[in-house]
Amino acid sequence: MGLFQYIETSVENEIGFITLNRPKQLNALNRTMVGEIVSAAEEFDRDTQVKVILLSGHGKAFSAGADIDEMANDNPITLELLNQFADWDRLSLVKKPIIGAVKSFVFGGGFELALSCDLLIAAGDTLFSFPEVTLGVMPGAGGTQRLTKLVGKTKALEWILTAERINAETALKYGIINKIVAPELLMEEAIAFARKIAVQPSLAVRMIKDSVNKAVDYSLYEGMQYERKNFYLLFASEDQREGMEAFVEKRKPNFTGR
Ligand code: CO8
Repeated sequence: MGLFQYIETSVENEIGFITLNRPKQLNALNRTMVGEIVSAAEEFDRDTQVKVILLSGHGKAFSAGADIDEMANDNPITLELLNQFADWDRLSLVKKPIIGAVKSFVFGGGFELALSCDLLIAAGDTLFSFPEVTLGVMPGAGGTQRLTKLVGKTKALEWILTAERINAETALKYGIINKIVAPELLMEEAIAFARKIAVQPSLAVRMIKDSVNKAVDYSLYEGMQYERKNFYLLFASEDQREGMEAFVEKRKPNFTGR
């Protein structure tokens, strides 16, 4: 794993941990940091020891958004030349499931990072918000698109236009998060959740993530065709044979991820 300035990484029990590590700035995301998060996720994606990626933040908050100091003097040309959102696009190409464990402030780019995860566990004290409008801008790393696809136009517009802070209960009600846990149990619960996926045969997990994500972009017909190909593909795996043989033989399967 590369050396990183703004994040920490580790692997334990088939979980690849990425921890945002700018706690004094509430894990405000500067560009280097976003690049590091994506590079670490890509490395874990290639690492056969890792089944699930778990993204969380050191300190009080998950992330208070993009680093406003860094962004303040940008202009359209510097933004075009930096092409920083290419990093965010790469994050969407990671094939292993990414679980976000979030707490306290999940604002702006931090909310967009959370929405880029596949599953989210939130501490009871979590507040989600898009405060960009109060800065004279708008979400730029997928916020208007991902939130709208999740909760529908009505609430997405209300929340993004008013910078409302949404609490964990509301986020759960609207399907933004999977689960609310006590703040002191956040990592423990997130690891238990990650383990439930890590024990599954990893090729099936991969194809399920891929197929479900396609449902967001494809028509039902296109999505069904896509699902079918992934379903067929899994019948080329040793794990399919092992899983079904084990069922017939009434024994526990021994999956290899092949
Ligand atoms: N950028 C830079 N520094 C920040 C940020 C931020 N987004 N958020 C907090 N900090 C810093 C503060 O300046 C402060 O630093 P210092 O101690 O040196 O003064 C430190 O973190 C602690 O913050 P506060 O003292 O303000 O802590 P409070 O508990 O009083 O308040 C809040 C917490 C409410 C979260 C407050 O810090 C806040 O409003 N922060 C800004 C939130 C915000 O507007 N986020 C959206 C940014 S725009 C954005 O995300 C656009 C995304 C588009 C592309 C994504 C690219 C990555």
